[in-house]
Amino acid sequence: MPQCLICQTDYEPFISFGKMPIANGFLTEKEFEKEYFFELKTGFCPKCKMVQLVEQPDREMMFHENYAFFSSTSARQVIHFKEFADLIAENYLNSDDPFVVELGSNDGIMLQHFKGAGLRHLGVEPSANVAAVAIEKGIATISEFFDEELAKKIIAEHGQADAVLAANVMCHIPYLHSVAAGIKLLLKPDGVLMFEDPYLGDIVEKTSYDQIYDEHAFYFSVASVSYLFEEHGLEVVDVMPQNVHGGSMRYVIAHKGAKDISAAAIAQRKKEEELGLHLPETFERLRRNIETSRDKLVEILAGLKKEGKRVVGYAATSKSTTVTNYCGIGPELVEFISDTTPIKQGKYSPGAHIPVKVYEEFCGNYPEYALLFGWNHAAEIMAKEQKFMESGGKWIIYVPEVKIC
Ligand code: DWN
Ligand code: SAH
Repeated sequence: MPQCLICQTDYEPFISFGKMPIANGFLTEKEFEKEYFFELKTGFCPKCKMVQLVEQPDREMMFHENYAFFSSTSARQVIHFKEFADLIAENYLNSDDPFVVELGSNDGIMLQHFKGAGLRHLGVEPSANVAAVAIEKGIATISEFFDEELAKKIIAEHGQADAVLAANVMCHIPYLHSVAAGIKLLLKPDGVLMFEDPYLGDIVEKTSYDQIYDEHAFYFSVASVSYLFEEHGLEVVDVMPQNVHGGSMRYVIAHKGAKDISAAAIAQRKKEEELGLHLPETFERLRRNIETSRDKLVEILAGLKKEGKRVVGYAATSKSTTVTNYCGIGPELVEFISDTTPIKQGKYSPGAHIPVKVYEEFCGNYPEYALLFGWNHAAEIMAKEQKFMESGGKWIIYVPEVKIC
């Protein structure tokens, strides 16, 4: 049996998605032969309540100088991170010459605002190509993986931080004890860590199983996050649900006893018990819901193929790698995937090998159906695709339920 990465308890995986490639491993035809696969399996730890991957590929296989995800590709996310930065600047940077550190700062989508305000900042971004975009914008960035050792180096060079930020990064790091130990050292006595990640409650309620892929080692709840940080003399003092990436949770963490615990943090723990996020049967139910979702989606796509309809994928997301490989959706069902990221274009999707094409291929010759792999950006995408809908085009979505709309 696998052992929990947080509390070392043995646990049973509740689902296997079968063999999976690297979710952001877009590749050329020549590379098909040597494509890497591992078994994507997820489990729930009955002791510390952490939902986690059983096996994760080495970090260098996922985060490197050709990382395919650039944060600023979504206009909605650009606004979201401006609001996040404003919240920090207004509430948490009251010392003389404050210092902000962001983990997984990517192309500088959030730090650009601290840089713009002339505040001391540092981005930690191991994927060198996305870090280079931030550096180009004048944002102080080091291309390294954050852990306790790096925290010590940052303190030696810059001193402690008023705020440590991370969005969609903590859940990527299997060695979270080292990260938490590093944050304990890095934070000033009244400093805060604020981070957000896709929320387990939303994944369970919406059956958004495509959040499960190699990069996401953990699926957090307030209960599991609290367990982890309490082991390091830190505690969750506030939580703020976020309407991004299909439902995320922002956690505010401080040194134990340094700040009052908010009513929202207490209420969310209670809500999690009502949702059953502490019970193994919840994840058995999730597995059944995932299987039903897969079967319905495959049935729709097979039916449309029979009718000779054109179906194109919209947005070659990391999440789509789980959907296409788990459901067995290849180029015979989805003609191509339209995506705005140059590094993905002209390549094939991982495992399923669906061609990824420039956006112009989509809007130059609308298909009858678009399979919305970027469902988490549905509001943004649908608002700009009025013409597709006016042409009679329909969306196929699968979160929170499988339907054509
Ligand atoms: O956690 C993670 C999140 C923050 O970002 C990472 N592990 C990787 C990544 O996940 P993702 O790839 O599922 O992210 P998105 O934001 O759901 O999808 C981004 C992709 O969608 C990009 O390739 C660009 C594409 N896209 C598009 O083609 N047209 C996105 C939008 C909004 C569009 O209009
Ligand atoms: N914060 C951005 C990017 C999220 S993608 C956003 O929300 O859009 C996840 C990022 O985490 C990648 O850019 C990856 O390179 C980075 N990452 C992975 N492991 C890390 C680690 N140990 N320390 C810091 N960043 C890490």
